[in-house]
Amino acid sequence: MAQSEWTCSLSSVHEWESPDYEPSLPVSEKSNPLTRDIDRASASRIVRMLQACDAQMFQEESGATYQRLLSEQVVATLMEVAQKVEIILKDPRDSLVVLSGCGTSGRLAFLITSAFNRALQELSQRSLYSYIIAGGDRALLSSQEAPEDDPKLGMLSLKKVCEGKKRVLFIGISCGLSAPFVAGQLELCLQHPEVYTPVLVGFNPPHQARNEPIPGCTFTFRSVVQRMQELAKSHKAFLINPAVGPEAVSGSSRMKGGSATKILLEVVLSAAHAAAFTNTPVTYKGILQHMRAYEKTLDITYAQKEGISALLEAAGQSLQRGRRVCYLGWGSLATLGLIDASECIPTFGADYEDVRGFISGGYRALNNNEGPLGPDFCIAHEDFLHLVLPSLDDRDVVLLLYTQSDDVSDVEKMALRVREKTSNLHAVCHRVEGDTAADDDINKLCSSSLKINWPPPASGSLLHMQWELSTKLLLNSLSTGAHVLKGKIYQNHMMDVQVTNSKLYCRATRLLQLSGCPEIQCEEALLKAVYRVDELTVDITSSDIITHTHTARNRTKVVPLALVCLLTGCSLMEAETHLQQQPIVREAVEACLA
Ligand code: F1P
Repeated sequence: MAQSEWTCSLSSVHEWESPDYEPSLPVSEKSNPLTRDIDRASASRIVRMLQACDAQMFQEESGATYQRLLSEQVVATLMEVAQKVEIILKDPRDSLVVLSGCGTSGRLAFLITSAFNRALQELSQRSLYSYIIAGGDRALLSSQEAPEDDPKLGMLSLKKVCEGKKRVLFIGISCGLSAPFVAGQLELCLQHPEVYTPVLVGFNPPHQARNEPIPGCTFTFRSVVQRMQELAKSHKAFLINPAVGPEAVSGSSRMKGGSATKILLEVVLSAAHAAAFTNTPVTYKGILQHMRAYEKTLDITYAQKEGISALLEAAGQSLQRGRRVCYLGWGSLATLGLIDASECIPTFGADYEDVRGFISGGYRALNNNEGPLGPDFCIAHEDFLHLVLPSLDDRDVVLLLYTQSDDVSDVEKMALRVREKTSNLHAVCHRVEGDTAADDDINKLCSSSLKINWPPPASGSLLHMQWELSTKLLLNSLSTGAHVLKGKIYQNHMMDVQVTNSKLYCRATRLLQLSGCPEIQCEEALLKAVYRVDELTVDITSSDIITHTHTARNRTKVVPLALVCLLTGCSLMEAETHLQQQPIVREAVEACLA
């Protein structure tokens, strides 16, 4: 790296922590100074930028502005929550631990509860963990953002899973401390302290929690957080909210927000299991050691920078040609593939077919609450073979995701089938150093193989959690980078964001202010693009955000259209023609600005 680039990146690593940096935005929505020009970067530079952003998760606290992942107060709270779980594990009668969230946060709630229920099963214990995701199981595989705005639905779904329980530890996850669905659930916990102990996980300080009124409610997310802060003093509620720095693509909390959620909750639940089942008390040192193992996970993963860049380049090329990227996975790595693929639709305005995930064993292996979700959600390898493989050619990327513990002969069988249609086959395999997995034949079939070697672990379950985090980082880099290369990002903002809930509506209005126009004009332009009209009617302006976001569900390119209108003063129809001629959002915006 050139000296000047390095000096610059060192100063920009901490820039976001300054009180003057984008002061009106919470950390989770700020833009990251490290990625200001990610839209013009090469594949390998994108990977370096993402590595630097991820590394911010583990930076030590500097000054009093923000608590960080490794701050004393955060580790102390993790210990307390782990001890609460330990108590329940030792006497699980009429008790439950619930993890709940929207979008990525709900998907991680599913992933984590599945892993720890499996661990209980292996000890012949009953399941103790339940997950809730706004919008139900379909939200595991697609974006269902409207229910995220519904606090009553949150309350109802929590009541339903907790029916008959006398003691519930509720862990609500909202990266931005913003989702009304989760606020409603926390409110329910506060109303019934005799049953519920609330824990909140998110990545903003309390004063940055969202304070917009929630229709039909007397509370806001921030007022709920403030009441929890009061109760936290007497250890009746817990807040786990370190800052992890702004996302590489502004507001894309599926990335660091999701990774940090996984890290924090796995640290808590692992410590509780060790205390309850192997007589290893919860200690400060133990929690810190586990966190450090995740920090090492980042190093081990990004040590493969070149391999990741090559994958990103290949995926970017496929998407630029209008072709597809398929993840074929085994075990929980496949679940991470399903999750990453499904997030491309709302995050990048991608088509359903652009990036798809498949899991060996289908719904049986996924083991979700609602079971098979119907023909719109085909996820098994057999579905891939029937529905997708026949149309593939060398322009399509297929990525195999597996570990040494998976059925390597099955991986090889799939690789052979795929090779009949495309040579653009790649693999990511995790294994312990020195292991001699019999996968040489798979390597020969692949045009690139990323072998990630791990030092012999302290425990098998820790190793597996590291493999998962590593896969998440890798897939998030791959899909984000490929869409950057496709031209979907302007600077480090995702312009073509779906405007399907109130958080995204506010973000869209803010993005439009990049045009230099005042907020009120930007919101008007947004509404015109949502309703596809050049003049706003009273009907439209008197409707609420729920109606706007509901209408926006069936629209595409809402924000880019509004931006072109604002920048050029043209009509919507002219803006549409402009975008058709210049589908690369970044270039369309730049052409208008020029
Ligand atoms: C929840 C969420 C995100 C998703 C999108 C809409 O956010 O569904 O996972 O990527 O931004 O919101 P949060 O409640 O965890 O902040």
